[in-house]
Amino acid sequence: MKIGITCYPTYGGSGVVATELGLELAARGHELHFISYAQPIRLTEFGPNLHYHEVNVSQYPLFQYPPYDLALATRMAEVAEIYQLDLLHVHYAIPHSVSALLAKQMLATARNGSKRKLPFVTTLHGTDITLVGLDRSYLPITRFSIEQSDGVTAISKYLKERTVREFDVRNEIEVVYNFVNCDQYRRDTPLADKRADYAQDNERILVHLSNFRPVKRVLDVVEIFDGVNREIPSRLLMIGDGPDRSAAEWLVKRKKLQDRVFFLGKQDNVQSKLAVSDLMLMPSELESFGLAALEAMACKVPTIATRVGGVPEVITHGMNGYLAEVGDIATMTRYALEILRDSKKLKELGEAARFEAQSRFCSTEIIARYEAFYARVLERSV
Ligand code: GMT
Repeated sequence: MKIGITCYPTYGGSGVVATELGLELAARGHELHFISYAQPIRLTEFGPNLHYHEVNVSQYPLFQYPPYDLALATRMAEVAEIYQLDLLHVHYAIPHSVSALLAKQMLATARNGSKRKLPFVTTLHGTDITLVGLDRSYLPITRFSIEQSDGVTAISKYLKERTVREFDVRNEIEVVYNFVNCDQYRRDTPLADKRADYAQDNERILVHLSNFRPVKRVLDVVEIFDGVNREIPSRLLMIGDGPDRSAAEWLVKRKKLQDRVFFLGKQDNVQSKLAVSDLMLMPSELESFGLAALEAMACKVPTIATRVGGVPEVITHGMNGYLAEVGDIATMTRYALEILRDSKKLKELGEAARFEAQSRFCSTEIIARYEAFYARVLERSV
């Protein structure tokens, strides 16, 4: 198949999923065309069937708000026509599904006699529904573009149910869970950093991975780490960047933890850090899935997370990680200490986490589900 993928190219779960999906599909022989305003963060290599098309948005004094969604629609239609795309797959509803709808309509009414069908699939990731889509100014157009999509997927049951309940959309939404490449994400990856780069032999390594937006509650990460470190000498790897990074850095300084906490910024090969970590902290206000936890689980790193959104679909409390209520720092610290004090328990949880990742969320299985979904969409739109 020839597939166009549009996503936010910046640091965020939806862009990561979209890019990894494109790379996996290309490896299976499909021709992939990424269409976005910048090269997606994990798109670091190109092969004969991997292409990237940049969307240029013209600046003009009249445009206080340059119309990216229109430039994107135009580029989608161009790329679809020039490279004969079979379908578009957009990640994150706003504004990508609206642009895809416009591109589809443009091609259906092409003037040069080269009309073509361009079905599009929209994948809902989370804040496109839970935050942005529920803003009254975005709700009607988000609902419209979801309903106009030729196929809709959501990354968890929670997100599907919430979309149906709050948007009252009428078309079928298929749950296709996020995935991880279990060959690349594993404890014994040759890419792994050296533990000694971060910690001494008697120390534990905790890790957090996110885009440091308020919803991630990175200050809770620091508080939990502080509680742990008082009892068990530890280090904390903070991977990613975003609006709350400086608040976290100040808190680390106030607590005199600078030599214990490493702010590593945005990283391409997160598996190299996950593979030397002992415990992941994900105390988010909300997660529709929690891809960071899944990536850690594949590397035998259990997660302490909050019992929110789709997280309980990924982590089973007490089996392959621990769940607590949002903001309950004391309980999350207690769980962390319980696990880190007991090497046998830590190992068992890590093994169980890997098992869960491998048996339910491996790319081999999930990519095949996307392929089958595309095939059904194409069949319906002949
Ligand atoms: O919150 C983020 O990390 C960014 C956001 C996005 O859309 O880029 O993530 C959402 O999509 C991820 C990938 O599907 C999910 O793993 C995250 O749980 C989800 N974030 C939220 O629901 C807050």
